Amino acid sequence: IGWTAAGAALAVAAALLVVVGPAEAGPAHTATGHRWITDDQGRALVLTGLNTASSAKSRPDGLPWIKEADVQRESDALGSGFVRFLIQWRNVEPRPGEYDDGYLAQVAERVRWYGTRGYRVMLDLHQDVYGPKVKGNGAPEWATENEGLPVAEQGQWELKYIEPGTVRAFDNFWGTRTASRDLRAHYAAAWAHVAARFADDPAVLGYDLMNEPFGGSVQGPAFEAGPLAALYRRTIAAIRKVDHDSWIFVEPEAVSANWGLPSALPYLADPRGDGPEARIAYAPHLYPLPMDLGGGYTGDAGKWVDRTLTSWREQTEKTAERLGAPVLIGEYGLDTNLPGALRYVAKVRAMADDMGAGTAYWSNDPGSWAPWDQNLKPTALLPVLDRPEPRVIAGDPVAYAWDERSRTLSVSWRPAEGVRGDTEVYLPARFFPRGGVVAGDGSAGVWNANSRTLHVASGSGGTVSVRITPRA
Ligand code: IDC
Repeated sequence: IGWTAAGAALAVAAALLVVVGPAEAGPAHTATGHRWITDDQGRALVLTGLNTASSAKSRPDGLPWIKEADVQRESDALGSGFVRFLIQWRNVEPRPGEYDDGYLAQVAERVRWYGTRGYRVMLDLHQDVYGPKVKGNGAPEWATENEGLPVAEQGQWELKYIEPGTVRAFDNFWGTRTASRDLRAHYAAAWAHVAARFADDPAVLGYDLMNEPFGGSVQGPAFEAGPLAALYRRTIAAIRKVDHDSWIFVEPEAVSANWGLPSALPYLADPRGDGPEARIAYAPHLYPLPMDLGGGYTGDAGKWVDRTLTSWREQTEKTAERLGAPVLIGEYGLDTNLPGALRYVAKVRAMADDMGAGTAYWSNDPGSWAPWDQNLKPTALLPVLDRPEPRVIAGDPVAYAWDERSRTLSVSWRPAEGVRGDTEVYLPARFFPRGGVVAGDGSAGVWNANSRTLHVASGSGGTVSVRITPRA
């Protein structure tokens, strides 16, 4: 049972929802049985942020374009509490078995830029089209065994995935050719090295094991339940030896989960234990095919996008339930000049809220996809992404909703055993210029004017329901 359905039942039974908003209000939700990504105080996280950054793929140093001032600007403009941070295997392990700790130190410095501003960071070991030797990014040359097969440039970058050299490099990586050596051992060990470096970094929430896995000549269930699951199990085991607590995010095969088709990813046990102890999260991407092909959110393309959203949600929830995992949409996004683009982004955000899932928009690279242009000037996307919401909920979330008309953010939760600390809500300047006041079963605590986050303290019994409105 999805958390929305359970929530509706509970809401009716307990008459909990104080705000029943108009059609454009945020959805209301309930948490019975729903799994959340949690922080080290056991609080549920509502993760919202951007991917940083595509530019890391092509720069020799494997680092994103940002300076610390850009992180400050993002924090001021968006107050994001979350970032999906791209790293590159070629930089982590430039020679077989040799790790570049100088690179990881530079990553750690950037993680600190985010961490000091209240962000939680997910490290994403990114690849597209395997690696630079086959005209992609991610894997080091020494780990790219394309056996001399070619890769032709393609206008549509995804088409390079089915070039002979790319397919061969993947087949050798996955070990699905008899002659291939064990590159997966390197991959798992590289992750263990990264995890050992960041295990005690409080800003690092977890690790996204592989961006958009592609099976080479082995596709679909044979790939996901076969070599992909095997690599995940091996990597999870390697990470857990050095990092007991961080979240581990797994992605499905991108073709075709990105388009709303089923994933066959099997259950992946966490050495921490099954059930509530486990910290495996599911981080699929969402790119409806008409948009991959350059269509917008209008006309026939728009209809197909809507159908995709429906099936994508259904398939994602099915897979997440099988994995016993909370959901984070690790990437979604489009060229915001396309017709209907902003409506699409708002729709995905509403769907994610309704699913109790986090989101990382693709991406923060200045340009027509981002909330800022080439001159770092905010675009019309910015206010679509920048909305009042709870960031951290000190218990089992029951409901949250933003009602723009009455300028009310309502949040309710059930205090749960072992959960420490306050609920924290993000209050953007354009609705809450002087912060917020709290009504209901809680009281306003610390207001951080920099991150625009208000702490909400509450008692420990029953269900807590609070309403936050702008301070006069
Ligand atoms: C895209 C970048 C683009 C780059 C391409 C190939 O926006 O500039 O040429 O990668 O590296 C994904 C990928 C993500 C893509 C993104 C948008 O995970 O790396 O970035 N996308 O195309 N999957 C579906 C879409």
